[in-house]
Amino acid sequence: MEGILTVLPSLLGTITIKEERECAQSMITLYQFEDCPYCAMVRAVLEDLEIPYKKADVSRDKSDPVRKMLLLKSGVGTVPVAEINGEFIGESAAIIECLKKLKVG
Ligand SMILES: N[C@@H](CCC(=O)N[C@@H](CS)C(=O)NCC(=O)O)C(=O)O
Repeated sequence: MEGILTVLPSLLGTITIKEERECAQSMITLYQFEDCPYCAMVRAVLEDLEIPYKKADVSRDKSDPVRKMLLLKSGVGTVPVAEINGEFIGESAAIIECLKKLKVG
């Protein structure tokens, strides 16, 4: 009994730490054109800060369903748009500001 009571708190401690790490791990998708200079700035910051992310190359056709979805969700009609933990953020400067806060927080 004494053994279980000694081990249990340390087990719970392990579980809590794991959950905190999972929450801290952001899911980021960068909607972009590979040759867009604003997208390149955002990629450079992601890489400098060593933040894992997925790239999604979007169509140049603004009537494409993904472009329409980005406009609807971010409010901007340009790329880059970053989806950060489910939130869509447009404008490279705003994305970079958000990434820097993520890394600090
Ligand atoms: N102020 C925006 C400018 C972004 C921008 O002009 N992106 C261009 C590509 S480099 C764009 O999406 N243009 C609209 C289009 O090509 O459909 C930012 O900093 O994110």
